[in-house]
Amino acid sequence: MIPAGDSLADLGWSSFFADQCTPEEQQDATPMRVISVHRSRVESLGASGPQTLFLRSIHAAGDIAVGDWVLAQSAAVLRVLERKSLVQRHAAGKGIGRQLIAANLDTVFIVTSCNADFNPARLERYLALVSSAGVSPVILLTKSDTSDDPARYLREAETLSNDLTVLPLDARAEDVADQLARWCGPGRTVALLGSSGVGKSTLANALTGGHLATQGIREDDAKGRHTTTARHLLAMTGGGWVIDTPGMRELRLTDAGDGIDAVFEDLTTLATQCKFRNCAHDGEPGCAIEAAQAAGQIDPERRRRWAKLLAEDSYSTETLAEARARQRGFSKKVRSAVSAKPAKRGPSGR
Ligand SMILES: Nc1nc2c(ncn2[C@@H]2O[C@H](COP(=O)(O)OP(=O)(O)OP(=O)(O)O)[C@@H](O)[C@H]2O)c(=O)[nH]1
Ligand SMILES: [Mg+2]
Repeated sequence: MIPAGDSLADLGWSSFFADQCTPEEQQDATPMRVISVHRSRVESLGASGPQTLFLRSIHAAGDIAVGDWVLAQSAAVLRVLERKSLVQRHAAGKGIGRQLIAANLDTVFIVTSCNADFNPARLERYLALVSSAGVSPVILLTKSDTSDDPARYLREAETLSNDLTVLPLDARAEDVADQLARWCGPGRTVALLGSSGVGKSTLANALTGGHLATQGIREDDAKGRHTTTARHLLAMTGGGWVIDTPGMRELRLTDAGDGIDAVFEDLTTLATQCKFRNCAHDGEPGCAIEAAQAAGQIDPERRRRWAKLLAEDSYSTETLAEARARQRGFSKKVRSAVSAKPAKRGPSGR
């Protein structure tokens, strides 16, 4: 039976999820929010508290994200409900899969520091990833207390996209939760993404009053030590939920075309003025991008980064589509092999 109560709403439950449940599911299944994902089980939280749910063979742990809403029955996941939003990346390494990072988010705090971690090209990747998931990004510039000129980082970050909110802060300060309050609160879910050592767990601790492990960074290059190793959904002191994540070593985009268009909206709009609709901005006549660059109106570095992200995204989206088509072909073969009549056997059954 699906209970109607404040606690489910506090967990982020809404009519968006309730409307997906059939009358039978409303009667027999329990909605649970996923707080961590393991190989063959997920830890979850529902109206009557925490519960371990086992995955049935139809589910792979890789298909469930922290923050997901699932329907549970007899301590097992029945199905994953459609997500309001999903942040995912091209899986690290040479594979073609995707890695689900977090689901049903309202805001992603993209965390970087006022030191050698600050990198406009990487921030644009994060921004495209988050925008393509339909989630609002906010850039948090930690370690402002350690920099002689935090305003320089703020200025540079603000130029990365239109209408971008950037907040420099000391993640260890007492008033961090107050500074972030407008994105948090009952029913809301935020996630912290960024490289190792930028202060994600320090921020999560400030928001939850918790004691997640944190660790100093390397002095020479400001790189962290990958202290956090798994994603977790945690309750915030002022209401709402925060997902702490391990530092990302590599962030490759896939299916993020919309997000790239949103981050580079100025260039995307300019490109619509090119003479040819399929202009590659590479010497074609009437190219509005090249004309704007020649007139000094656009930053050539930013244009180069835009082109690189578009090329990378279309390559990985294509390979993923090919892999899916292969998988569909394989599944069809398996289905027809299974449904084919078994060969007649002798009287012994052998
Ligand atoms: N001075 C200063 N130190 C900070 C700030 N934020 C984090 N730190 C320190 O930076 C180090 C790394 O912080 P963590 O919170 O462990 O970083 P993380 O992003 O969770 O790192 P991973 O778990 O490895 O991904 C710790 O020693 C923190 O105390 C800040 O704003 N100012
Ligand atoms: Mg951490």
